[in-house]
Amino acid sequence: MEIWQAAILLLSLMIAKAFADLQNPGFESPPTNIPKNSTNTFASLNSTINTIPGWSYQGTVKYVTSTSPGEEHAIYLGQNGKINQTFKSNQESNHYLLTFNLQPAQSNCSKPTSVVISGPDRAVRIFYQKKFGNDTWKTHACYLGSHGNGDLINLIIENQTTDQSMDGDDDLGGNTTVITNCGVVLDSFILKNIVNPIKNSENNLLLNGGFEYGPAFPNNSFGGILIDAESSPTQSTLNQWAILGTVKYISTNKNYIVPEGNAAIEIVSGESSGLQTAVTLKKGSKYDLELVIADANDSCIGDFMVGVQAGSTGKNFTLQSKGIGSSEEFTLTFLADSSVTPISILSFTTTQNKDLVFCGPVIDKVVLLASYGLKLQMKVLFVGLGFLVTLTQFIG
Ligand SMILES: *[C@@H]1O[C@H](CO)[C@@H](O)[C@H](O)[C@H]1NC(C)=O
Ligand SMILES: *[C@@H]1O[C@H](CO)[C@@H](O)[C@H](O)[C@H]1NC(C)=O
Ligand SMILES: *[C@@H]1O[C@H](CO)[C@@H](O)[C@H](O)[C@H]1NC(C)=O
Ligand SMILES: *[C@@H]1O[C@H](CO)[C@@H](O)[C@H](O)[C@H]1NC(C)=O
Ligand SMILES: *[C@@H]1O[C@H](CO)[C@@H](O)[C@H](O)[C@H]1NC(C)=O
Ligand SMILES: *[C@@H]1O[C@H](CO)[C@@H](O)[C@H](O)[C@H]1NC(C)=O
Ligand SMILES: *[C@@H]1O[C@H](CO)[C@@H](O)[C@H](O)[C@H]1NC(C)=O
Ligand SMILES: *[C@@H]1O[C@H](CO)[C@@H](O)[C@H](O)[C@H]1NC(C)=O
Ligand SMILES: *[C@@H]1O[C@H](CO)[C@@H](O)[C@H](O)[C@H]1NC(C)=O
Ligand SMILES: *[C@H]1O[C@@H](CO)[C@H](O)[C@@H](O)[C@@H]1NC(C)=O
Repeated sequence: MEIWQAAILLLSLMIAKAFADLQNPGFESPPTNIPKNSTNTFASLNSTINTIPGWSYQGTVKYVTSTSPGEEHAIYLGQNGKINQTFKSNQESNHYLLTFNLQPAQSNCSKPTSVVISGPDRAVRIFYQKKFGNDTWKTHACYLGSHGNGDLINLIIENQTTDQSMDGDDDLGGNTTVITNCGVVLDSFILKNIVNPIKNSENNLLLNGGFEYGPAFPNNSFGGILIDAESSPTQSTLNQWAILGTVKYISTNKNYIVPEGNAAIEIVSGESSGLQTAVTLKKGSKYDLELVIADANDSCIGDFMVGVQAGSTGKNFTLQSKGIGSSEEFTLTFLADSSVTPISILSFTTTQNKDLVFCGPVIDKVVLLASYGLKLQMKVLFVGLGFLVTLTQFIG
């Protein structure tokens, strides 16, 4: 190995070390003392006997061995089931985002399946919602808070599924071959840290207008990442954007077409859901808000009506989607009527594909600029004035 190759290797190792990581994020290292050749797909764990590498746990927790290839292992949380792991923040002031896969332990579960994800100063409840995709696994992401260098972050994941009438099915040592309850199965936890504050891209007055700052896409996820409602742009999984309803974070490498860069947002929860932010502008000045409305090539057919609002100026734009990856650029020109100008991008249509999966318009490349129209008009005005002056000179 050449010395520069060694240096690069060392450097890349150092860079790799700079990111906080979870241990055993996909539960591929099995718990201690479980029978090696167990045919039990849901092996009950007893915390005085079995330890899960990297994790602590309480309540009813089972080690899941999947029969389908590629999914291998996962963790089941039942009655009062709870797992936790502590990681150390090793960057100054970072936003931590967590991505994970979730499914109910039973496919026909009638009660809402949910988990609570918490960090030191934040707890969010996430529901499994069948309507957002036909795959049993759903990928979700949430914001874990902003933490400084050296902070210890205890990440806790709890079953919060509402109880169903059946009791006693979860007794340890009992009949574990039949799961007749609505516990939750979890897999593939991935942490991502985002620099805070994020950098502005050239010329765009909006931060994260291309949605490139967001949660990590797991290798084994089959669709986009579902992100739930969040009223605060600074506490959002999608940095700088408040979220109304549920949106899907999509990427080119997950079979979607994305208008720009690696990621975009698909507004999936229908009418009045979407994105909001606010930006400080010069009151009375004219601006152009440009955006791309598209379809993700996910068979979402319909007339996507998207309402774009900046301050008191609003306009509805429509994209006729055949579901095969079309896109169109739109511009809203407005006069800033206050210095802090709220901006919103909302869907006004509810769309489902032929499998009844909720889908909708893709939003990307949201760019806010001082209006060129203004400069042009100014020029025209000056030319016009000049002409008038000349004219009056002639007449006079
Ligand atoms: C474990 O399973 C493998 C194949 O699945 C088998 O060959 C082996 O004999 C089993 N070992 C025990 C201890 O049952
Ligand atoms: C866990 O194992 C310990 C030691 O064998 C036993 O005393 C305890 O009852 C077990 N707990 C449960 C809930 O089965
Ligand atoms: C889990 O949380 C408890 C405190 O609630 C803590 O003592 C324990 O160290 C945590 N486990 C891990 C693996 O971080
Ligand atoms: C759910 O499906 C299982 C089989 O997969 C069945 O045994 C059970 O009765 C069903 N429960 C309900 C509430 O439909
Ligand atoms: C487990 O439950 C199934 C279905 O309820 C039953 O057929 C089976 O006999 C039970 N096994 C044991 C060991 O109790
Ligand atoms: C995803 O795949 C890439 C390349 O195959 C690999 O480097 C990376 O470690 C994988 N990530 C996870 C979380 O498994
Ligand atoms: C759109 O999706 C179809 C099938 O889902 C696929 O065959 C096609 O390659 C995709 N188009 C692009 C441009 O990725
Ligand atoms: C956009 O369409 C919605 C729903 O039809 C309507 O309520 C709203 O007033 C429209 N906005 C504008 C600016 O036309
Ligand atoms: C998806 O689910 C819907 C009902 O929710 C069903 O009609 C459709 O057949 C399913 N599609 C696939 C591919 O499983
Ligand atoms: C989550 O697990 C299911 C299955 O055992 C139970 O029915 C729920 O009561 C439980 N929920 C909580 C909050 O523990």
